[in-house]
Order: sequence, then structure tokens, then C-alpha cells
Amino acid sequence: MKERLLEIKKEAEEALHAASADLEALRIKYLGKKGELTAVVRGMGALSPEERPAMGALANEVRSYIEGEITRLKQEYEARAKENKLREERLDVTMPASLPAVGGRHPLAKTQRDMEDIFLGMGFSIVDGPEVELDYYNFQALNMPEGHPARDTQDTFYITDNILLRSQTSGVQIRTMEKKKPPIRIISPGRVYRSDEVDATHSPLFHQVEGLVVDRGITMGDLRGTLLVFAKGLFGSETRIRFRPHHFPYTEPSAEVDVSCFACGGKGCRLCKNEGWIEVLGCGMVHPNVLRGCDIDPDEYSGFAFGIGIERVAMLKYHIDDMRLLYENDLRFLSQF
Ligand code: 2NL
Repeated sequence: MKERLLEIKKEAEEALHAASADLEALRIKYLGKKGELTAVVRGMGALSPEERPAMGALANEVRSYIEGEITRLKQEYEARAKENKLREERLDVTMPASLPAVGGRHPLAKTQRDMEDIFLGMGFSIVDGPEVELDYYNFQALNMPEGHPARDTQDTFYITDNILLRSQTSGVQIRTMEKKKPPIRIISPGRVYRSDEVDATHSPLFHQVEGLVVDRGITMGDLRGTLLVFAKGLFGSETRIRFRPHHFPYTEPSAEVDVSCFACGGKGCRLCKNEGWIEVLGCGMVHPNVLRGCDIDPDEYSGFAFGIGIERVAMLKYHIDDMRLLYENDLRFLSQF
């Protein structure tokens, strides 16, 4: 029996110290109700009274040795597991963070904002309106009745006979004149649509800022002064402007406006194609028929209006030679602004 007990002790010792030891399974194997040590102790009844105490002491020693080892090893395992976990989860809070990529404003949005800020500074309000518009507000109210030649050249997207995608933001301004008595001083920035083929300078969707001022005694001098402040604000304080006669059905007289080239100051360069001047907008005095249609008496009030393409200004300012770049959302392009 003594040999058996020492054998159990030795066997348990080896099993417990094996690398893959399952401590709980070994505890059951040796110390459990049906365990090996328990089986030996049960057999002690057969011993003589003289042998029993020594054998009992040895059995107890083996039991407490196994129990002690299990407890010790369990603690050792747990301590090691905790240490590993701490090591794996360690964070170096002094490490430099990887910064998230920061976006920027789109060159078109930036240009529109710059333009808005200049007009806000002159006391204009910004008004918004529908992109799906009635024929009346896009054409008729602007002195372009059915059959007017200016309608064909504009190649408009019609949705029904009298509903269309606006080809200019003027409808917003007509509504303002219908609703509000002068003085009126507004700009209407936004998307406009024309059925153009896509190329380096055309897109079926583009952006415009239109402006309108109506009050008693408004003259072309006011128009010129307003546009000069605008041009200096956008292209630099040295900028000059010039008016060239033109024709729009909704203004009379009408003009196209050039700014002195902001790249060469007017001497002539690649940007202005050696002209010294760059065309940026169209404008004029609001046609009496337009005022009358909004119930504003042209004998009492006068006004001026203008329209500026945002794409064209953005392309000039940022030296963009192809309009399509503005719509492709290629980050290699956009991240340059
Ligand atoms: C251009 C320049 C222009 C207007 C837009 C306008 C609006 C009202 C009344 C009169 Cl409500 N005019 N807008 C005036 C002149 C020019 O746009 O190049 N258009 C094709």
C-alpha cells in the first residue's frame, strides 16, 4: 500500500507539472470520490491497527501534497494569464495619433461663398427657390413670351408643357418682386439647367448667382458701382471693369461686363488670351415689361439685374481648364484647394 501511495504521488506530480495539465480533471482523477487516492484510503480498513496510523499519515501527506500543488499551480496559471492580458492590452499613450483626413470646401462652393459674402457686405439678402419651375417664371415673366427666339437658343429641359428645370434663377427674383414692395436688394445663387453637350466649358447642370436691385431712382451708375465693388472684392482691389453693349430680353439696356485680367493686370497674358480683359457676367436695367408683370410701376421704380456663372469664375480663379473636373469628385483634384 505504501508503494501504491508513493506511486500515486509521483504520478500526480508528473501529471500536474505537464505543460498541458488540466488541473480540475486531475483533481477529480486523484482526489475525487472515485479517485485513485480515495480508492487506496478505502482499502485501509484491511490493515492491522499497528500499520494504520503510519499509512493514514502517508495518505494524508499525499493528499495535502496534491491539493497544495493544485492550488499553487492554479494561482500560478491565473497570475500568468493576467500578466499576458496586461501585456497584450498595453497602450502607449505617448504614441503620436494617426490624424483623420480632413476634408475641404469644394472650389465651386468656395467661389459661391466668396461671391455671397461680397454682396452680403453691400446689404443684399440671399433668396432661394425651386429648381423645378413653371414656364411662366422662367420665361414669360422675363419678357420672353411663347415663340420668343431666346427660348430656342437656351435649350431647356421641359418636364411637361409648362413645367421645366430652370435655366436661370430669375424665377426666384420674379417671385420676390411679386411678394415684396421695393426697395429690393437680393441675390439668388443656385443650380440651373440647360440641355448642353458636356465639354470643357459646358455642363447640363451649372451654377449661377443672379442679382436684382429695385428702388426709386436706380440707375446704370448704381449697377456699375455695385459690379465694381464686386469685381474688386473677388479679383483684387486693382481690378477695373468695362461694359460692352449686349442684348437680353429681360433688361434694357443690357451689357456684358469684362474685368481687367487679374493675372497680368491688363497687359495681356495666357489667361486673358492677350486681351487684357476677361468676360465674367451679363447685366442690365430691368425691362419695364418685367417690372409691370410683377405689379411694379416702371414710372415710379427702376432696377438693375445681373447674372454670373459660378463655374466660369471658379475656373478663372483657380486655373481649372476643364469644367468636368468640378463634377467628378476626384480627391486628387479636390485636395488641391
Ligand atoms: C447672362 C447674365 C443676366 C439677369 C440675368 C434678370 C432677372 C430679373 C430681371 C431682369 Cl428678375 N434680369 N437677370 C439680367 C441680365 C443678365 O444673366 O449672361 N444671362 C444669360
